[in-house]
Amino acid sequence: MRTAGLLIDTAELRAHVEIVVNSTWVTDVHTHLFPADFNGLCLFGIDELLTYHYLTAEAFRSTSVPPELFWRMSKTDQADVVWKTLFVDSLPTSEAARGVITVLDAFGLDTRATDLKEARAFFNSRSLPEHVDHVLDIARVGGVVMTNDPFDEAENQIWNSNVVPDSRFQVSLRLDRLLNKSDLQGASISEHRHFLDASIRQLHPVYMGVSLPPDFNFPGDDTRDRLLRDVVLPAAREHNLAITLMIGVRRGVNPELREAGDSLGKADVSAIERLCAEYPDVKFLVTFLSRENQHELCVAARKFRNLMPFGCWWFLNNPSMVSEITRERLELLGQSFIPQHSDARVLEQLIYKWKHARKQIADALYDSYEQLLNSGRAVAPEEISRDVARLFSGNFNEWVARERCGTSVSESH
Ligand code: RAT
Ligand code: ZN
Repeated sequence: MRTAGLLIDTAELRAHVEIVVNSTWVTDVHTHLFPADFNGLCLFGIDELLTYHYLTAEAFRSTSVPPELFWRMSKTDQADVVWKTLFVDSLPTSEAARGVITVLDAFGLDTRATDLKEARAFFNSRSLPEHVDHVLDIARVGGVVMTNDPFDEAENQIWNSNVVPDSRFQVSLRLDRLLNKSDLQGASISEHRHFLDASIRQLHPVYMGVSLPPDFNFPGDDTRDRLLRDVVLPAAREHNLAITLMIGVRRGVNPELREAGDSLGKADVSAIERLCAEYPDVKFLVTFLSRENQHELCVAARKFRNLMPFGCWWFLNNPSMVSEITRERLELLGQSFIPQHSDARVLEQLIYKWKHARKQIADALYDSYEQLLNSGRAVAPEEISRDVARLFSGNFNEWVARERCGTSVSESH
């Protein structure tokens, strides 16, 4: 057996996996970030970090400030409430709270501060374009996919002002406002199709995406089914665009909490199997919000090569869940999945979300290589680099390359 150059020592193997996972640049396939010159839409700094809806939901559990009063406060006052509640009066052990600690620490700021003076002064002193570069560099994020809503006025104004977007920020066309309404909203099917085609031609998205409730079904007997069949899926075929489905969100379970008031539910994975079977030439990126759907998603992906599982979404983006889900994906799918996306809304969240995810991914990968070693196959350093490159960008690039499964764009025209 060849052993020269192979990682047969487990301490060396572990060290090598960590180096590769921590240093490989990642493409972040779903975020809510915007470039620096998207006036007002590029959120950054300590007040935005602390008023993130993952954290306000947690703060409401412990603060005496009622939601209706909280929402009337200025953003700085809201951030002060969250800091005092979750970071001063208690230890920030939740994932979202620890994330803020990871960010402060990355910039050498006091993680035990009793107020936000130092942090505010630091973030206010930054030049935004340079800060964006610095954050992407620390997080080792080579590019992010934005969430672009073609029905949003503020965004449309920016696009119509002929802005040339930072090429590290790729467009995805978010279709919630088209697909999650109960009727056609006064437009015909062909008018919807025309609007979608025009948006695709203007924005050049890398995919079209939608978040869906747990009762999403396919086929369905609702307006969404008609719009999918007659508008979105034909557009995906014609423009060779992948479709991203994020399934299992129940919006506004507690409206008093505003954007922090959404919850989740277990969905039916067989709907995705039927969709993939009926549209074998369309590529689907799929994530489910419920832990209970994760194993079934892996099995569905084994059956359909046009199905790419991605990310540990929102309430699943906790170390214990990321560890479990990444391991079951490695066991059932090898390297043919996308382990994580950040869902960052505030720029600096890239730092913690990727640092924390990389830790779980490295641990899971190491264990899989150690098991392989024990079975009789040692791995080479370049094989680890190949795996990580595939997981962190290669699988996504393959999905959004303008090619159909098995057919190149030029052949299909
Ligand atoms: O994770 C989140 O921040 C959620 O609020 C949602 O935005 C979700 O990710 C989505 O894209 O719908
Ligand atoms: Zn999102």
